Amino acid sequence: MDDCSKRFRLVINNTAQVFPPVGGVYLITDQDDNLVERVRIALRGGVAVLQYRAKEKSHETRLEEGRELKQLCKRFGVTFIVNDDIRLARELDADGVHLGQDDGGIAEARELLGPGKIVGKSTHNLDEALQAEQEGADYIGFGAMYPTDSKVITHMPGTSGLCAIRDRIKLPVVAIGGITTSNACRVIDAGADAVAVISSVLSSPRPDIAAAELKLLFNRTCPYP
Ligand code: 3NM
Repeated sequence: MDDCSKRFRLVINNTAQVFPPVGGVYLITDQDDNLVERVRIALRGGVAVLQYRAKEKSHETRLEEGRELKQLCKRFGVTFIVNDDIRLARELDADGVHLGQDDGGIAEARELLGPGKIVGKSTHNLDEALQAEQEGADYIGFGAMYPTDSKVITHMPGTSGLCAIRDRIKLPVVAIGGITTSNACRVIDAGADAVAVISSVLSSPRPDIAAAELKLLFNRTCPYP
């Protein structure tokens, strides 16, 4: 069993939260058809943050789709983050941007986006997490938790890796990679403030129910021994 219980940590929570807060269900878009409709259904279930990740689409398509998604987020009160593309984030007036390890600096993103925007950074180990914190990220992504078909995974710290960094990192930690309604409880119990998911929600026949189930896991006693 992981020995850093989320429930215990919440009692003494001194996590430095950004506003709007990054926590709960953090949905990332996929490349499949009918994206906006599937996201709309998912948001009904209870998503806190949507990250628009569209690596293979043209700038025009991203701009158009991004506008629709941002509108949806506004209606549902969901934080809207753009993956990688600072220019697109600025054009869409997104709430923030999420940067990978190779996507340029946090300071540069802040300068380009202006004040009040969220900047998140993908990390895979303690050194990267500490560096992101030092550079002024608002939250870190941390993964992968489990194997996944959604991305080629080069690092898999898993829940034990998450548990090991948790007490060294003050920022909200968004766990990612292979998270489903069946294993999210372990991830939350290991200290995740949010669970980032693609397939377990957007490939589900009922994205609303999948999102709602994940959301509920943040508010219940973990059944794992
Ligand atoms: N980043 P799914 S894993 C986009 O480990 C991404 O940094 C990861 O998709 C990382 O929820 C991942 O379908 C894919 O497993 C997450």
